[in-house]
Amino acid sequence: MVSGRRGVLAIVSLVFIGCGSSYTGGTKPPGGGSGSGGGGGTDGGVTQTVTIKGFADSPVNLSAPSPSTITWQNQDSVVHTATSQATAGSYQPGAATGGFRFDTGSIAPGASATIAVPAGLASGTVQPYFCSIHKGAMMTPNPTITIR
Ligand SMILES: [Cu+2]
Repeated sequence: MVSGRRGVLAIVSLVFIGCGSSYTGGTKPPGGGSGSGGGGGTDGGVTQTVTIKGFADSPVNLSAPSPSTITWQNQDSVVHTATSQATAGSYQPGAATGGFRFDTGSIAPGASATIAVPAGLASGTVQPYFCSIHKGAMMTPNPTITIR
Protein backbone atom coordinates (compact mmCIF):
# COMPACT_ATOMS: atom_id res chain seq x y z
CA MET A 1 0.00 0.00 0.00
CA VAL A 2 2.82 2.29 0.82
CA SER A 3 4.41 1.43 -2.46
CA GLY A 4 1.15 2.25 -4.25
CA ARG A 5 1.08 5.69 -2.75
CA ARG A 6 4.70 6.21 -3.67
CA GLY A 7 3.86 5.29 -7.20
CA VAL A 8 1.19 7.97 -7.39
CA LEU A 9 3.49 10.54 -5.91
CA ALA A 10 6.17 9.65 -8.39
CA ILE A 11 3.78 10.12 -11.29
CA VAL A 12 2.53 13.43 -9.95
CA SER A 13 6.01 14.79 -9.48
CA LEU A 14 6.99 13.64 -12.94
CA VAL A 15 4.08 15.56 -14.39
CA PHE A 16 5.14 18.65 -12.51
CA ILE A 17 8.71 18.31 -13.69
CA GLY A 18 7.42 17.91 -17.21
CA CYS A 19 5.45 21.15 -17.03
CA GLY A 20 8.25 23.00 -15.34
CA SER A 21 10.81 22.18 -17.98
CA SER A 22 8.79 23.87 -20.70
CA TYR A 23 8.88 27.11 -18.77
CA THR A 24 12.31 28.66 -18.97
CA GLY A 25 11.91 30.61 -15.78
CA GLY A 26 15.07 29.19 -14.36
CA THR A 27 17.65 31.55 -13.01
CA LYS A 28 20.66 31.32 -15.21
CA PRO A 29 23.63 33.44 -14.28
CA PRO A 30 23.53 36.16 -16.94
CA GLY A 31 26.37 36.58 -19.32
CA GLY A 32 29.41 35.54 -17.44
CA GLY A 33 29.68 32.13 -18.95
CA SER A 34 32.54 32.77 -21.32
CA GLY A 35 34.12 29.87 -19.58
CA SER A 36 31.75 27.37 -21.08
CA GLY A 37 34.88 25.48 -21.99
CA GLY A 38 35.11 21.84 -22.52
CA GLY A 39 32.18 20.48 -24.45
CA GLY A 40 33.50 21.26 -27.85
CA GLY A 41 32.11 19.88 -31.03
CA THR A 42 28.42 19.68 -30.25
CA ASP A 43 26.45 21.26 -33.04
CA GLY A 44 25.05 24.55 -31.85
CA GLY A 45 25.57 23.57 -28.26
CA VAL A 46 26.34 27.11 -27.13
CA THR A 47 23.44 29.00 -25.60
CA GLN A 48 23.77 32.61 -24.51
CA THR A 49 21.32 34.87 -22.75
CA VAL A 50 20.48 38.50 -23.43
CA THR A 51 18.63 40.23 -20.62
CA ILE A 52 16.09 42.94 -21.39
CA LYS A 53 15.73 45.26 -18.43
CA GLY A 54 14.98 48.96 -18.19
CA PHE A 55 14.29 49.00 -21.95
CA ALA A 56 17.87 47.89 -22.57
CA ASP A 57 19.32 44.71 -24.03
CA SER A 58 22.37 43.44 -22.19
CA PRO A 59 24.90 42.76 -23.51
CA VAL A 60 24.03 45.27 -26.21
CA ASN A 61 26.55 43.66 -28.54
CA LEU A 62 26.60 39.90 -28.30
CA SER A 63 29.33 37.80 -29.86
CA ALA A 64 27.86 34.49 -30.98
CA PRO A 65 29.20 31.40 -32.73
CA SER A 66 27.54 30.03 -35.84
CA PRO A 67 25.63 27.89 -35.12
CA SER A 68 24.46 28.60 -31.61
CA THR A 69 21.38 29.57 -29.63
CA ILE A 70 20.40 32.90 -28.09
CA THR A 71 17.73 33.39 -25.44
CA TRP A 72 16.22 36.76 -24.57
CA GLN A 73 14.94 37.07 -21.03
CA ASN A 74 12.48 39.90 -20.47
CA GLN A 75 12.84 41.29 -16.96
CA ASP A 76 10.72 44.36 -17.68
CA SER A 77 7.04 44.78 -16.85
CA VAL A 78 6.16 45.39 -20.50
CA VAL A 79 6.30 43.24 -23.61
CA HIS A 80 9.38 43.43 -25.83
CA THR A 81 10.66 41.65 -28.95
CA ALA A 82 14.03 40.95 -30.49
CA THR A 83 13.62 41.33 -34.24
CA SER A 84 16.40 41.40 -36.81
CA GLN A 85 16.71 44.40 -39.09
CA ALA A 86 18.69 44.84 -42.29
CA THR A 87 20.12 48.19 -41.25
CA ALA A 88 20.48 49.65 -37.78
CA GLY A 89 17.82 52.27 -37.28
CA SER A 90 15.55 51.12 -40.11
CA TYR A 91 13.27 49.40 -37.58
CA GLN A 92 12.01 47.13 -40.35
CA PRO A 93 12.28 43.34 -40.06
CA GLY A 94 15.06 42.00 -42.24
CA ALA A 95 18.56 40.60 -42.34
CA ALA A 96 21.91 42.25 -42.81
CA THR A 97 24.06 41.19 -45.76
CA GLY A 98 25.35 37.76 -44.88
CA GLY A 99 23.35 37.87 -41.66
CA PHE A 100 20.23 36.05 -40.61
CA ARG A 101 16.60 36.88 -40.06
CA PHE A 102 14.92 36.23 -36.74
CA ASP A 103 12.00 37.41 -34.65
CA THR A 104 11.23 36.29 -31.15
CA GLY A 105 7.73 37.67 -31.37
CA SER A 106 6.25 39.17 -28.22
CA ILE A 107 8.14 38.26 -25.06
CA ALA A 108 5.84 38.76 -22.08
CA PRO A 109 7.14 40.23 -18.83
CA GLY A 110 9.09 37.56 -17.00
CA ALA A 111 9.17 35.29 -20.03
CA SER A 112 11.94 34.39 -22.41
CA ALA A 113 12.28 33.44 -26.07
CA THR A 114 14.99 31.61 -27.95
CA ILE A 115 16.22 31.82 -31.53
CA ALA A 116 18.80 29.79 -33.42
CA VAL A 117 21.85 31.32 -35.05
CA PRO A 118 22.20 29.27 -38.23
CA ALA A 119 25.37 27.48 -39.23
CA GLY A 120 27.60 28.78 -41.96
CA LEU A 121 27.60 32.50 -41.17
CA ALA A 122 30.88 34.29 -41.75
CA SER A 123 32.90 35.45 -38.79
CA GLY A 124 32.60 39.19 -38.30
CA THR A 125 29.07 39.43 -39.69
CA VAL A 126 27.08 41.98 -37.71
CA GLN A 127 23.34 41.44 -37.43
CA PRO A 128 21.48 44.37 -35.86
CA TYR A 129 18.09 43.91 -34.26
CA PHE A 130 15.46 46.01 -32.55
CA CYS A 131 12.34 45.85 -30.44
CA SER A 132 9.43 45.97 -32.87
CA ILE A 133 7.20 47.48 -30.20
CA HIS A 134 9.36 50.29 -28.83
CA LYS A 135 11.87 50.82 -31.67
CA GLY A 136 13.76 54.04 -31.08
CA ALA A 137 12.25 54.41 -27.62
CA MET A 138 14.45 51.60 -26.32
CA MET A 139 17.53 52.58 -24.33
CA THR A 140 19.39 50.28 -26.72
CA PRO A 141 17.49 50.84 -29.97
CA ASN A 142 20.00 48.97 -32.15
CA PRO A 143 21.66 46.10 -30.34
CA THR A 144 23.71 43.68 -32.42
CA ILE A 145 24.82 40.10 -32.74
CA THR A 146 28.31 39.68 -34.15
CA ILE A 147 29.32 36.28 -35.47
CA ARG A 148 32.61 35.26 -33.93
CU1 LIG B 1 10.39 46.87 -26.34
